[in-house]
Amino acid sequence: MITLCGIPLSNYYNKVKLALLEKGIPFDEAYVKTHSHDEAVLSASPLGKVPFIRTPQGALCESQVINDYLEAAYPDTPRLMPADPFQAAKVRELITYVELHLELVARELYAEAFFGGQVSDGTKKRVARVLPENIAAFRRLAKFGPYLAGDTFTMADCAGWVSLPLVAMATKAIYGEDLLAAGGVDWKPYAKLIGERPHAVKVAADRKADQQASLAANRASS
Ligand SMILES: N[C@@H](CCC(=O)N[C@@H](CS)C(=O)NCC(=O)O)C(=O)O
Repeated sequence: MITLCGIPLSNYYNKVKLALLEKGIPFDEAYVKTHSHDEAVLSASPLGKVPFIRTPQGALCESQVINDYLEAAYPDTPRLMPADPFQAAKVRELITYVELHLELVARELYAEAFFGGQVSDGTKKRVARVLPENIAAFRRLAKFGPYLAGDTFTMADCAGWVSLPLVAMATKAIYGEDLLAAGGVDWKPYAKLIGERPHAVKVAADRKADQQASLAANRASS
């Protein structure tokens, strides 16, 4: 049995969780916070990032490594990667654009956008310069037909559904404008389409429940 470790608030955790659910792979979940110094966590995820999984063969970290493993290890479950190597590479290309060129850039804003912290003006300026260029590039690749890679739900949608809204919300919070929408990426109907899938409904409900539990715990301790 696979154990998915991390927190339901994490987009990368939810990307793997959605893939597990869509593929119908049995798994359980273990609540593991980020920035752990616990040796049991660091031996599985040396940077202390979530998600990671525990399998009978050992642990694996990095969400796309995990999703690629799931696709290879469970070939008899619904495919989330095209069988054709070139088309599969096109899906990975999209995932790289979503995560490396959009999410990871926007992530620099999250401390202030979502967590009550502060981000320097220099960072805000750099993100404001880089992100629109990357969004324009992403637009050239993304099909939204209606799925990110075309007419079929793939691993690119597991990544896109959890990360595109964060890019939009973070930029809206910091710049007063959703840079994704401003760049011509009509992400809302797409997020709705994926969000209506029964497994995505579960992922979102679990995230909301976890958020509410954290808020209640914070209130109780203050
Ligand atoms: N490239 C990693 C990114 C995972 C990641 O950044 N996870 C966040 C939570 S959404 C985290 O663990 N942050 C804590 C940290 O960066 O130390 C993956 O795809 O799994």
